Amino acid sequence: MAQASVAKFLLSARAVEQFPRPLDFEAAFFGRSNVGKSSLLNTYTGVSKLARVSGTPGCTREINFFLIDNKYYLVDLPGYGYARYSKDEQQRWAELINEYISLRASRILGVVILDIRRGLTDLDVMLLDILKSHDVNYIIVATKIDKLKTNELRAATLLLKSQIKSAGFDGDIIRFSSVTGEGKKELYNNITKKYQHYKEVQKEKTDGVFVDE
Ligand SMILES: Nc1nc2c(ncn2[C@@H]2O[C@H](COP(=O)(O)OP(=O)(O)OP(=O)(O)O)[C@@H](O)[C@H]2O)c(=O)[nH]1
Ligand SMILES: [Mg+2]
Repeated sequence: MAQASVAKFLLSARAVEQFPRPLDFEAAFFGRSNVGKSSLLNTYTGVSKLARVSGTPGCTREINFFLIDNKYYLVDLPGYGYARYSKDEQQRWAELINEYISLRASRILGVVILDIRRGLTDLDVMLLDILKSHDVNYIIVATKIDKLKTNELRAATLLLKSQIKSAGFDGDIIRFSSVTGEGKKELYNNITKKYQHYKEVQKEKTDGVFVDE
């Protein structure tokens, strides 16, 4: 089975106080505005209208938490870099996203989503730097691959991998399309494996506390 069996929307948060209680693991979808974060969440869960999708950038305007199989969260974040929002608004979101990362770093897997056609941008590098500075593990997903022909896709993949490596990050990428579902199984397996791992790490931490006491 390559998708979550029960996915439900939990809440939308515009402030730290509104975040749900932390679980052992949450996969958080980061990326530029309009890159396809919410679409990816819908494809991943197999529930087509779970997260709101729009052709207009800036669609997701708060941090949305989804509970998957009663085990972990998927977190849909506002996109960064949408110029038509005021500087104040962009600043507020950047602060909220930063707070989110620093508060829950040990539980987050960053799913950094890029548009295969646009490559790695400065804003993506900024985000990867923030994740790295908080020791947050991440995977990189290149989406909208259905928009390229086979030979274009091959070239774009090579270019993206080399851009990521030259910027000092891990060049592995998962190629994905919300239209064809390609990459969904690989992403699902990857996230599920990470969930198991984080669960064990959290358990060891808790057990450790009891042993020490
Ligand atoms: N062809 C194609 N279109 C996609 C894919 N993923 C998303 N889109 C389209 O891209 C647009 C933006 O998708 P969203 O999922 O809303 O993007 P987002 O990153 O959540 O955007 P914000 O919430 O504004 O940050 C929509 O028109 C989607 O239908 C994909 O894999 N292939
Ligand atoms: Mg969105």
